[in-house]
Amino acid sequence: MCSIVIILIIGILVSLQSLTQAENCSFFSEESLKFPKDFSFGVSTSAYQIEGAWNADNKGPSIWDVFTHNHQDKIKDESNGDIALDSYNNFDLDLKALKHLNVDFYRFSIAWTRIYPNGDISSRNQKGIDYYNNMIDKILANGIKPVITMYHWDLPYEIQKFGGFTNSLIVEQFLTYAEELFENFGDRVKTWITFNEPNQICKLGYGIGVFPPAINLPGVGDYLCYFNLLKAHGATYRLYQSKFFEKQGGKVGITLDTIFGFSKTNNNADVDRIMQYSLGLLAHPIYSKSGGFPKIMVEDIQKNSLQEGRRKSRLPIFDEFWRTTVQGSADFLGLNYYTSRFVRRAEKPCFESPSMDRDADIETSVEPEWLMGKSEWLYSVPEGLEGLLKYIRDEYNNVEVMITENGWSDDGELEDDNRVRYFKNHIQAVMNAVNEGCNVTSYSAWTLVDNFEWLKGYTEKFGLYSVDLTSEKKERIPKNSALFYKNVIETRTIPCDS
Ligand code: PNW
Repeated sequence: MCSIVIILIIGILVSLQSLTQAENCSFFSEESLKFPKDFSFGVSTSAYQIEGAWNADNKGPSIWDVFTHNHQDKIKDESNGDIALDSYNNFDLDLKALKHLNVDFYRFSIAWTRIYPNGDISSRNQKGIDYYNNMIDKILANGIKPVITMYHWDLPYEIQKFGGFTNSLIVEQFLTYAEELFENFGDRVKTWITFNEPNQICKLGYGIGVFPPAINLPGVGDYLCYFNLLKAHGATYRLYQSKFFEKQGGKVGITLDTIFGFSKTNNNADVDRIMQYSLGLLAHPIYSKSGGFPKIMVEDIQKNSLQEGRRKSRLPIFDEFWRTTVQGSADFLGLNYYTSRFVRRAEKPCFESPSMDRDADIETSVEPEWLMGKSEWLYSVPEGLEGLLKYIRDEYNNVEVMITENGWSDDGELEDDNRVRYFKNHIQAVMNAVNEGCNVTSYSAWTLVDNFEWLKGYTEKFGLYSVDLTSEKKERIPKNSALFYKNVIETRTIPCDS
């Protein structure tokens, strides 16, 4: 009798415990806890951050090669991407990590200066083409789909001599380069991203000028860059449609990065303002029904420009040809999401004039309880990702969204519990959004292996795998987050107890 009671009590205790463990999960139906069958998971990198071999096999210099060589002092640890992870010579190490993770796809970028060392077709380099051909074949042979970013910040230095993205010549030059990629790789590559993060390219490169080509023309150079970049993107999409789609049947899109804005006072106008200046200036020309830059920006910048004594707006206006070429020029929206901010309209103008920040006129703040990564701009705000996905669903006709980057920085420890938590919460936010009808079809983690983090050199680590750059073998070692992500990929669910 007594032992039956004890067994009963133990039984009750055990089931109570499993109830608490499964607390998060038990509330939902099984369906809503699993990602849809065709949802895919991947991991992302970029050429300059991992390849090294900066001048091997005829590769020409990019603006990042020249900048890191000439301005060592601008990189936190005075490093550069000359050797980086040496992925160019050691792709098999990356491939091993990709296979271990069991990803559905690998998003990587092509170095323009390997294909055209001086940016122009006259310098066409078969060795560069062979390198990526071989890489694509190896990825596919291992059951992994290649997703290619055509431009991840490493502009051929020779093109910068013409003014880079501030010269409309970039449209023709990018188009020629893109055609080369479609011709050589399009039989096997079915997902193309023209540009990675125009916000960082234009604002940091040609506005504030902290990234190469380090042009400091706030409120002028950045807008010219956005304008020409959008035209290059639109023209590339049209080229693919007219010349390649029928045979190759792939998709072409662009990757945009944005924060999501929250308002403490539920002021929708403030939220909309920041979203237009951060996402809309690229998304509206491409994904809205009407095309062109967002109305609010056209009006603000026209008004400010006239006040500054100019004859016309600093923001270029698309003519009919370019408005319609760019409008509708994407099969999906690639989204890089890292963090969010609280926003409110500035009480008095607090940014230099002219500048994009002055035009936007928004102050941002963070919450004390948001966990900060190693990067000073990076706070973990998973609810921002869910909010953003719903915003895109409602604002851009539920366009297909591929999350092309999401990630967390630290000092590089293998027991990276904060990264595990970051991924867990953000992947959960994606699942919530999918269950709320958002058309999100894939998620990609940034990044495969700790790598060259731009101005921060090798001091901020975003990798799922660690590497000792001084070791001979340069083996990629899985962190806890790699094991966590592998589990998500293999089960298509988010574990309840980690
Ligand atoms: C991305 N933000 O840039 C880039 O695509 C990667 O190359 C880079 O390594 C990674 O993020 C980490 O920095 C971003 O302020 C930089 O929200 C800043 C932001 C977003 C993306």
